[in-house]
Amino acid sequence: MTTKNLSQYDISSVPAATGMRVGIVVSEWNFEITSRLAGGAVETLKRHGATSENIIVKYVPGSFELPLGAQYFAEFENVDAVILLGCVIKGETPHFDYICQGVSTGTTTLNLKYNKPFIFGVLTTNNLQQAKDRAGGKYGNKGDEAAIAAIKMTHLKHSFSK
Ligand code: DLZ
Repeated sequence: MTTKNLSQYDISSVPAATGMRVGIVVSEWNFEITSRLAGGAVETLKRHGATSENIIVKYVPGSFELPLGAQYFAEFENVDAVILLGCVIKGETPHFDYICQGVSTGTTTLNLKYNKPFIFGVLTTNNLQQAKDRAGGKYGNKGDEAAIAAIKMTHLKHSFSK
């Protein structure tokens, strides 16, 4: 089975992010990884035309807090999309499952509650190496992928509201 490179995409299929305002919530847990995801997301948004002033980055303690951090963006900031970035690494207890369940269900709920893209940029890996491989390593950067999803979903929404 081949593993997708998260940073490879058809550039011609990505609309411009000019004028787009994006919130990024970053988990401080496994910050060595999540800071790289954030770097990838910011760079990708800028590459497609978003400005620094329109990219707002905030931090939460762990991935479990990502949905609430993202909800604050929806409530208190005028953003087109919110990107949730985290890294949950499997340990010896079922904690991993509870965190993953919480953040994934929370993100789905936000999408539907606010009718706005909330992008799931959370790595869920068996070990640190798998996370490094997907945070600017041999399989690219999930932050890049999350930024592209945010741009595409914002464009899709605007295609209906024009
Ligand atoms: C407690 C915890 C554990 C064990 N592992 C992770 C992890 O791998 N990745 C992550 O983002 N957060 C972890 N956390 C912290 C929880 O997400 C959360 O911050 C705390 O349980 C407090 O609600």
